[in-house]
Amino acid sequence: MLVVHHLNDSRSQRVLWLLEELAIPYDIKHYQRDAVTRLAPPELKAVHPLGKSPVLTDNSLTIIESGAIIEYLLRRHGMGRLRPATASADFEAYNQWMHYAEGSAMLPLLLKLYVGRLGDAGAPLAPRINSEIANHLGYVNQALEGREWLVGDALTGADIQMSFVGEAARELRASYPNIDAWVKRFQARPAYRKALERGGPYSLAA
Ligand SMILES: N[C@@H](CCC(=O)N[C@@H](CS)C(=O)NCC(=O)O)C(=O)O
Repeated sequence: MLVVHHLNDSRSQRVLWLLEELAIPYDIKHYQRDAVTRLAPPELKAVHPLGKSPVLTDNSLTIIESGAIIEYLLRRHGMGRLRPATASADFEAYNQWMHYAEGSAMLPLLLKLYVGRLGDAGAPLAPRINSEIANHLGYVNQALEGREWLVGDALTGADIQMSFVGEAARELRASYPNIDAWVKRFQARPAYRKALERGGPYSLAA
């Protein structure tokens, strides 16, 4: 049985969304962030030593990293859905977004969150962080120009992996109209709504 170890207000929401898109059975084990520190509870470390979410368990197998989990689910359970054929040009774009989300785009967004907590002490870093955010979100916004989805003409796992970046971007209240339209588009999908019902409240507001 597939089990998603799901932390509230976290990246594991996108794993629930994927499972709903694929309409395959799964269970959720819920974990709550500490109200003050916003860190995961220690019980997550019993599932994986890093104590981060998402974690997917499939009987004796334990997988971390959203991108690896999404790839695993699509390869094992996708039956060709939501993933371009590996020999196609679209696959290279898909693969790029799968790595780019956590490998590049999230870094300046996370730096803004953490450095922001330093108050005035973090001020010297703000211009560089803000220009990198503009660099990355400008790139994503441009990539979505004239298109509904990041790869080809239909939803793929790349949109699901990149969704956390899009949702975090919207919290900045900056003007990225193509990102805004794309986020609204995927949040309106029945599978996304169903994942919210099963996962519980989800907010990235700081
Ligand atoms: N790159 C990892 C990031 C995992 C991660 O940092 N998850 C956060 C939630 S969004 C977490 O578990 N934070 C709680 C903590 O660090 O205590 C992935 O995409 O799965």
